[in-house]
Amino acid sequence: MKPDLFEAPDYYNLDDLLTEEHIMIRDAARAWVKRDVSPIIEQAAQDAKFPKSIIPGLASIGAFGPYIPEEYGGAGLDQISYGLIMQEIERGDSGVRSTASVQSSLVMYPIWKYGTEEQKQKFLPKLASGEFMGSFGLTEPDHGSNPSGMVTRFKDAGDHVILNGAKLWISNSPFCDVAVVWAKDENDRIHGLLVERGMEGFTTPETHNKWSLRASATGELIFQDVKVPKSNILPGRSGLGAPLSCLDSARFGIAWGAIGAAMDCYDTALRYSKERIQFGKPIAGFQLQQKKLAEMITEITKAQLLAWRLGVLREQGKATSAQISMAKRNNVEIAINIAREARQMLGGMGITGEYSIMRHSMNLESVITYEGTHDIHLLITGLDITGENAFS
Ligand code: TGC
Ligand code: FAD
Repeated sequence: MKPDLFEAPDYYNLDDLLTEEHIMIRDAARAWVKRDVSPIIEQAAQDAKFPKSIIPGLASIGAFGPYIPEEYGGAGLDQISYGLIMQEIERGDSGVRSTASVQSSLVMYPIWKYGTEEQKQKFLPKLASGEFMGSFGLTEPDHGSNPSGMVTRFKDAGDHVILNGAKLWISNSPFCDVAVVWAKDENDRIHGLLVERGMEGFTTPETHNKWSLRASATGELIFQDVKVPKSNILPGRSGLGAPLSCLDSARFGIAWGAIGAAMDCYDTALRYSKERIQFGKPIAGFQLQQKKLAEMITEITKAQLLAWRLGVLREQGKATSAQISMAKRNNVEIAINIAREARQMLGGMGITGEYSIMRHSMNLESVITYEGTHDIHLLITGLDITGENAFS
């Protein structure tokens, strides 16, 4: 792969909206990605292996629990810092950002928000340092967009419960130490359970043959009469709103992360277009190529503004789920379109692993599907503005 020469676009001087601390945190994450992710990520994707060697580095830049309080090992940062870290990581690779998103928003967040003090003390510091890795099991083979139909269930058995069922498409599952699993009790109420590796009847087979998010490990969570102590149930919230509130946090991170992937594609295409000579001049001098670049920087700038404003609202506790949904949908869509246009600008070179664009393009096919598909997010906005539920 070519050396990482990334220079971040900031067409509207958005750095002026950030604090010195934000810039310091972002720049540290950016430097870490350049040094430790860019040189190895293409090979990891080609080999379809999550590069576990980067786990300590992710912890060191605060990517595991950026906004979790320091007393639990988190970085104690604000929401914009969290977003900026996700942006920089996804500039390197969406799969690496996935690992950090799941650990932070889908594993640490529910334990922090809905766990007992004992559960927090036991899991959060180890998750923050990367000593423990976590996964989040909501999706099932027959229930993806419609998680309320889930059939994974548990039954009361005294001081423990017996869990049966299966979760599919689970990021980090093949190597997770603990899984936050959403399952129904005997009254059909959804609860979060902390299922630990080593519990009898709990297996995590890896899903192979992916053309997308190849540097992230995806798999199943299978429960066959797993005895889960009652002390591993998250007591703070039950019902579908509990996992959906975790998705709010993760979708917020994705809204920022997707900008990173888009910026990398734009920056690569801009540089290439100035160097590549055809018909006696750089292709940057042709109107059709300028149209692509001009549209890319416009969409990136709009996405940056959306993410920044959402960060402010979220920090103030005012961001609605529907606002978060809109930013996830919009920013992933612009990123996938930019990746496609940027790929074309590199001609044949664009399909090779010499450049990051094709990898981003393939990764974004997962990002536009997980955490709610593009169409599900359109329906969330539709419901919000009309009051009419078009899901079912
Ligand atoms: P609905 O009746 O609308 O809601 C059920 C209850 O939940 C409340 N609620 C929320 N609470 C918090 N945050 C949200 N975003 C919420 N959205 C809804 C709602 O108020 C209600 O509460 P209550 O007290 O009245 O019971 O539920 P529904 O069954 O109609 O479904 C709505 C729908 C389709 C929007 C939802 O199910 C959905 O978002 N589906 C998409 C599924 C999804 O996003 N799955 C993601 C799995 S995890 C993943 O993909 C990780 S990727 C890994 C990585 O990031 O790398
Ligand atoms: P389906 O729900 O079957 O949807 C198929 C199509 O139908 C989509 O286009 C959808 O938009 C459309 N559709 C569905 N319902 C409607 C409707 N009412 N109206 C209009 N169109 C509709 N899940 C986890 O729980 N944890 C994870 O860590 C995790 N990681 C993932 C990693 C990867 C790489 C991938 C690909 C997925 C991951 N997921 C995870 C699962 C992801 O959240 C689901 O794939 C996603 O929610 C969609 O579910 P589905 O694949 O079953 O598609």
